[in-house]
Amino acid sequence: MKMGGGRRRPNIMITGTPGTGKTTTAQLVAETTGLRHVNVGDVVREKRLYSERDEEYDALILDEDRVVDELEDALAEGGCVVDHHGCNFFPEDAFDAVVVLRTDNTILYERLETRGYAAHKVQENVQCEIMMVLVEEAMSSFPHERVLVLDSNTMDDLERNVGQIVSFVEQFQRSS
Ligand code: DAT
Repeated sequence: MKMGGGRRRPNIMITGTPGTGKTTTAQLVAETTGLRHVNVGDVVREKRLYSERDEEYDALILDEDRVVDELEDALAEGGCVVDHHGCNFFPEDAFDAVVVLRTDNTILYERLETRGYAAHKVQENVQCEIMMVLVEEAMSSFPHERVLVLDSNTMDDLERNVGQIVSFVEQFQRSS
């Protein structure tokens, strides 16, 4: 995929364990900036970009190559806020900033229970958060200076995170 320089509007990746607030954050950033919110899970379901269904976890195993192909044009154009619980299958130059949201275990536990996840799925996701899986993934897939790790526990955090990402977008657009 040809990427990198020349984008007038930035692409932002918002990643983190399920329940950390990716969709909520991405939606608010998109509303404020006019950037396009791309929820990878929704695209995968709409376009059937999965290879199989994981029955145990009631989840679709997405076909990473097809997802990247599907989003190639939008990402090349710029101006996308991409929201997904994984980022290592995207090209390194696809994103100008990679935001990893973090949530305290007890808060995350409650959010996932409220969402109606099965107990083993709640536990697996809380474990994923404790092990910092998404932080490690972002750090090993993108230059560290592009990765921003932000707490997402409270509504104040949410507001501050959105403000910080919106500022980044505005600054990017001013300087491009
Ligand atoms: P994700 O897209 O990462 O799965 P979400 O955006 O659906 O997460 O958020 C999960 C729930 O938590 C949802 O009810 C909104 C709420 N939430 C998200 N971020 C929050 C924050 N910083 N403070 C309080 N609640 C938050």
